[in-house]
Parts: sequence; C-alpha cells; structure tokens
Amino acid sequence: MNLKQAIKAQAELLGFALAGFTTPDPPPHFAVYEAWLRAGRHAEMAYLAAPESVARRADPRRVLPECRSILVLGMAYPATAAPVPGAGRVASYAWGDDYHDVLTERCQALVGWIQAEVGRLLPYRVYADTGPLLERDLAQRAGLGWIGKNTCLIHPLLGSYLFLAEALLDLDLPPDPPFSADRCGSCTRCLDACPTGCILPDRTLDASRCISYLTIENKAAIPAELRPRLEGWVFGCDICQSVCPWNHSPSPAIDPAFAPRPGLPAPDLPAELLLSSEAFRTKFRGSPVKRAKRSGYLRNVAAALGSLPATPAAQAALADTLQHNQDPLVRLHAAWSLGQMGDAATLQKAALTEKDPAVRAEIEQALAQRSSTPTQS
Ligand code: B12
Ligand code: SF4
Ligand code: SF4
Repeated sequence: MNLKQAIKAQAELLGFALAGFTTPDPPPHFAVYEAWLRAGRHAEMAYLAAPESVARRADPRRVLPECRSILVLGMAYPATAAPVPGAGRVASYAWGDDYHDVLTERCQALVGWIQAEVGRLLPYRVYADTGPLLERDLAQRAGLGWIGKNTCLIHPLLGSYLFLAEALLDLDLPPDPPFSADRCGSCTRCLDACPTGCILPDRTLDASRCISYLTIENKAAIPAELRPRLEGWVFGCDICQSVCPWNHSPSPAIDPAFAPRPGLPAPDLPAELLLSSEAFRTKFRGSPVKRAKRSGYLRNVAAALGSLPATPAAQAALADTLQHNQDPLVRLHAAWSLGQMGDAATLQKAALTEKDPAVRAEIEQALAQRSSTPTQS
C-alpha cells in the first residue's frame, strides 16, 4: 500500500466515508463565488465577502504557503425524517453533536497519524466548515462527487447528506481525478420543491430567501412574506436534499455522534416556545442549534407555529409568549402567528400593554389583516 492509499484507509477507520486528494491550485469555480457575492446573494453573512477571506478562497496557498496537497474528506450524517403532523422540523445535520467539533477532532487525529507515518512534523491546517476554503469546489476537484442543482456536493452512492472537511498538507501526493460527470440530467425536483424558490440556475442559491439561512444565520426578523413558507422548519431545511433521487438509496453507516438527541427530529413546538435560558443551554450544549442562540431559536419556533395548522396548545403558548417573553424579536413573530390563527382577542389584549414599536406594528398589521379578511358563513 502506498502512502496515499494508507491515508485513505486510515481516514475510513476514523469514520470518513470519502477521501480524495487535490492540488492547492485556485478552485475551478472561484468566478462563480465572486459573481454570487457581487449579486449580494450572501445576505448578511459579511464574513464571506471580507477581502482577506475572499483572497484566501481564491488561493488555498494563502491559507498555508507550504501546502502541496489538499486532502478532502466526507463524513455521512443521517438522512432527514418525514414530517410529523403538527410538530416542528430540525435539519438532520443538526440532530446530534456539532459536526465542526467532531470532524475537526477526527481530522487532527488523521494528521497526527500521517505525521507519525512520514516521521516528521508537517506544516498543516485542518478545517471543517471553519476556514476560508470553497469546500464544495475542492471536493468536486478531489473526485468526491458532483455539484447538484440544489448546490450540494452529491456522491453517486452516498448521496448528499455529507459533511466536508479538509487537511492542507506539506506533502506531495498525486491528485485524484475530478468528478467531471453531472448526474442531475433533466431532473428539477429540488428546484420545484424549494418552498421559497431560492435555488438559482447557476448552481448557487439566494441565501436571503433560503430557510436554512433565515433560521440559522439571520439575526433579524424573518421576512413576513416568507414566514408562511417555513413548513414547520425551526433550524435549517432539508427539502432540496430530501427530494433528490440520489438520496433514496439505503443510508450509509452513520457515526453515533450524529444520532438525534432527545426531542429531535420533530420538536414539540408549544413546549419549545417556553424553554427558559437555562433549559435552552442544557438542551443544545454541544449541538449546532446553539448557533441560533435562544433568541433566534424561539423566533423560529414562534414563526413556524404560524406556518402550521392552529392548535389550542400552539395558541396558548403563543399568547403566553406575546404577554411575557422579554425579547421583542420573539414577541413580534408570536404576534404574526396569532394573526395567522385569527386570535384577535389575544392580539387586542397585548396591544394595550406592548411598548416595542416593531411589535406594536406587527400586532396592528395582524389585526388589520384580520378585519379586512372576509368571514366565511
Ligand atoms: C455559506 C454557507 C451556507 C449558506 C449558503 C449556501 C449556499 N448554497 O451557498 C446557507 C446558510 C444557506 C447554507 C445552507 C446549508 N448548508 Co452550508 N455552508 C456554507 C459555507 C460556509 C460556504 C458556502 C459558500 O461559499 N457559498 C457560496 C456558493 C457560491 O458557493 P458553494 O455553494 O460552495 O458553490 C461552489 C461550487 O458549488 C461551485 N459551482 C458552482 N456552479 C458549479 C457548476 C459546476 C458544474 C461545478 C462542478 C461547480 C460549481 O462554485 C461555487 C464556488 O466555488 C460552506 C462551507 C465552506 N466553507 O464552503 C457550508 C456548506 C456548503 N454547508 C453545508 C451544509 C450541510 C448545509 C445545509 C445542508 C444545512 C441545512 N440542512 O440547513 C444547507 C444546504 C442548503 C443548500 N442547498 O446549499 C455543507 C455542504 C456539504 C455538501 N454535501 O454539499 C458545507 C460544505 C459545510 C461542510 N463543511 O460540511 N450554507
Ligand atoms: S435548504 Fe430549503 S429553502 Fe434552502 S434551497 Fe434548499 S429547499 Fe430551498
Ligand atoms: S433533485 Fe435532481 S436536480 Fe436537484 S440535485 Fe438532485 S438530481 Fe440534481
């Protein structure tokens, strides 16, 4: 076994389903990234457009000048679950432990093994969604799969429920051939299924309309016109992957670190809405969900309730939130959802005491929409 084969075998032992090598040359579709930024598709993710971060994405040698090979790794995570009527939905990548931690640790272990194997300390960098690299582009060039119309890297046997990680190494290893085929063909299932129509024709997406962005990265209110399209998602979204025919073969082996935590994948939304700060911290310690912080998560839960059919438990939890939650962002979304449920009495009561101007405006709008909606007899 040569060194390259031995590294791949060790990667497999560490739980990586895929491993491929590429050069540190500029990624082939950097121009696609630049055009995406120019069009403002990155929304409020300013870190993606910072000049130094863009320059590094354009040239991995700016990340590590000694880099001579990039090892790109893929680790499988669970396929999403079918929706449970009335319950919320959490994207399957976030059911278990935080993949940034899991993959970084395994990658470090792999580099430790490589150093022992070559008998010297190597200059290196490891990243798992933690650094300025165009990870999908590098993965395609390392032969791991193709970029689907849903923008995800897809492997012909393992599908797209894959995390990516990289090790930049001061080692001269022959690159693997790129995955040059496009297996999407004439399929358009992901484009047809995306609830917000945010997938663009050039295999990129408009993040400002993507439910994944709106429920994870976005710190502000979810745009009112997109709230009805949440379909119960409270953290991330899996729709464009769940409809993909390449995700319909049997699931590969999944690391136990990514098994669903209690209460996931279909959280009981009225109960979630009443999570205290302490309960949120305990429940999502070491989980990707903590990225939204309690404020963002409860905002999502409040809005998602209005995207689902009304129930007495939902209405009661929303009413309690509108009266008592300290965070105006959460109250605003609770007011919107109560409007969707036609609960004028609760909104009118809240209007008597609500001090925040944005929440007051949301309450007034919900009441106005209700009075202008013709009642059915
Ligand atoms: C910003 C970001 C997001 C944003 C924007 C996503 C997007 N599609 O642009 C938001 C918050 C919406 C998001 C959502 C998700 N994300 Co995200 N995200 C990232 C991040 C940090 C940067 C992506 C980026 O630069 N986007 C800008 C666009 C222009 O770049 P790109 O999508 O990488 O596309 C490149 C190539 O596809 C290529 N390309 C374009 N056209 C063509 C055509 C051909 C023929 C070829 C070959 C290539 C090609 O050009 C682009 C530039 O190189 C990466 C980590 C990283 N550093 O790369 C993770 C990453 C892409 N995300 C990941 C995941 C898991 C998700 C979610 C599934 C989570 C969820 N369930 O909610 C969703 C998937 C939504 C989707 N359909 O993309 C994984 C994807 C793994 C995979 N199998 O593809 C990554 C790689 C993180 C990781 N290390 O595992 N994400
Ligand atoms: S993650 Fe959801 S909202 Fe975003 S592109 Fe895919 S289907 Fe559309
Ligand atoms: S759903 Fe169809 S078009 Fe979309 S990524 Fe999968 S194969 Fe490609």
